[in-house]
Amino acid sequence: MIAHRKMLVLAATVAAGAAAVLTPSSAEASTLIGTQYQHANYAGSYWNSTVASNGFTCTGTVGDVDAQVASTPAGWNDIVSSFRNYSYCYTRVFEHNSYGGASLGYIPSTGYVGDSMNDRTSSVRWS
Ligand SMILES: [Ca+2]
Repeated sequence: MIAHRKMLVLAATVAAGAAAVLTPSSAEASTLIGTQYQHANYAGSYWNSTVASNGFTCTGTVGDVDAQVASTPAGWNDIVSSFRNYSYCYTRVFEHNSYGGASLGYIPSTGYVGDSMNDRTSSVRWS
């Protein structure tokens, strides 16, 4: 019960607008929240997004932003064709940097983002 209350405190903090900070890699404790793949059906190269917080979970609503990356890693602009979510997160992918343009989501893991978003992702949010 105490652990559950701690999780609720984290949710309240995130809901206030402080989206979690993402790190491309970390030797410290971190939580995997998503993997973006080059090809459909989770194939080809991929990049992982982690939150620098052990035991992080997305909150139970997609009405907030729990984590985000304003631009994809170097070499990954307009590449993503499928993605997986972890840690109770759903993913939303955007056509432009900083969450602009067309988007898809929030949705669960998908083997194909669809013709309208294929090879167009430039930023990502999780909730
Ligand atoms: Ca959420």
